[in-house]
Amino acid sequence: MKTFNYNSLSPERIEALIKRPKMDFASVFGRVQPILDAVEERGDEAIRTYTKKFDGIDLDSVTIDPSVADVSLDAEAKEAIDRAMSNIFRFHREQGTSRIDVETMDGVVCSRVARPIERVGLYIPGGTAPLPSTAMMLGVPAMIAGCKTIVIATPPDQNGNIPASILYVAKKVGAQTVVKAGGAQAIAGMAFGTETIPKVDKIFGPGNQYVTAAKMLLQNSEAMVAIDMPAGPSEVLVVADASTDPEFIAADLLSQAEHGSDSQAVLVITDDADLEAIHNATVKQLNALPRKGYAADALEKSFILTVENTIQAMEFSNRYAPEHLIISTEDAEELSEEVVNAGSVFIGRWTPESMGDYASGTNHTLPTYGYARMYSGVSLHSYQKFITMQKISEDGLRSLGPVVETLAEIEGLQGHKNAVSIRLNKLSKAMR
Ligand code: HSO
Ligand code: ZN
Repeated sequence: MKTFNYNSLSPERIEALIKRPKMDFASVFGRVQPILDAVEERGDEAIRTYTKKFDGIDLDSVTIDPSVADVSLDAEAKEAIDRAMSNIFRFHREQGTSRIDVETMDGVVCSRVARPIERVGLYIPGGTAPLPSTAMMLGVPAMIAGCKTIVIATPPDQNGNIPASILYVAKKVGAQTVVKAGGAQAIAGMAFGTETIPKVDKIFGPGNQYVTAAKMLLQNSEAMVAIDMPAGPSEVLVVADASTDPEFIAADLLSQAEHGSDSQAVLVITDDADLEAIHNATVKQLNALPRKGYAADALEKSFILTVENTIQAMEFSNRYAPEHLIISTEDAEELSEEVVNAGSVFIGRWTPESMGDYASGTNHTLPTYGYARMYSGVSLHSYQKFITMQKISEDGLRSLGPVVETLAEIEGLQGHKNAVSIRLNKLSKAMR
């Protein structure tokens, strides 16, 4: 990995390290739009055609109903999924903000209530590895929020089947439909609806550049669909000091790097650390990984930054705004107070990112590409709308009505003023 020293870099060089490799969407949009149009016009038939063309699979039916599907999964896998889902359930259930009722003035009551987004579509990437963990992360909060329609889309295997682990999760979260397709065609199917796919109101989940481009195009289209967040390749930033075990550092960088060639793994470490030991541990572990091709490619594009102290490390981390931040230093707990920009934080030497990726309870669908500066990861709120309500009594109208009359007058909106004045007049007549 390329190594830089923070104090000897020019501001421009630091800026360049913070920027992620450029994503070129212009050409991808051009290829994705015709797919979206075809699915809008021809529905299931278009999804079948693209699945044949891109994945080489002849689909008998585009969807299945998971509630009646046969799931053969061994007991150990089931237990692991059950445990993880129960932790995810517990952590997300607590995110439910109860109803707020505030009497802002006597007789003026304002409330806020949460209601589920009724129909949600969850995209589970397939490609190089099926990700049942993503089905848990997206499905559990949908179930807690009370979304009525849950559609899951994921690419089928070579025989046109959905992985049993994903079906098992789909059943547990009460999904009605599993779409046996991936890519832009699956996203379009959920956004527009087809003969067999229910139309959804919001689409969640990570994916390759075609999936991301489809989500971006559809949210600005007449499909009337929202998306969870903008997405780029997955990332980790590890903050470490001389006390951190080089083998832990290597393992954490590699667990991110194996996701794909475009993954980013960044190490920010105090300059008294043993970089050679880290390098050796990384090479050794890398060579033993089944996905070492991806991991090696990703590491090639990643970097190490040496810093004077851990405060300086956090300064860089906040500027970088990583999707995952692992703080593996002696003062990890204290340092976590300094976090301003990050998707999710892993504190201390015994907390690898993998724990949160699968089972501790936090969500792994997180903002990448620096979007952690202004976006949050997926949470229960992502599946809800917050609706405000108000109820004003006669006394409330009497005391606040004149204020509204004055403000409407200032804006020159006589109709607004009238809606208050007519009522105030009625009230004063009734008094006489
Ligand atoms: N690290 C990925 C999530 C994942 N890891 C799924 C393993 N499986 C993005 O947060
Ligand atoms: Zn991961």
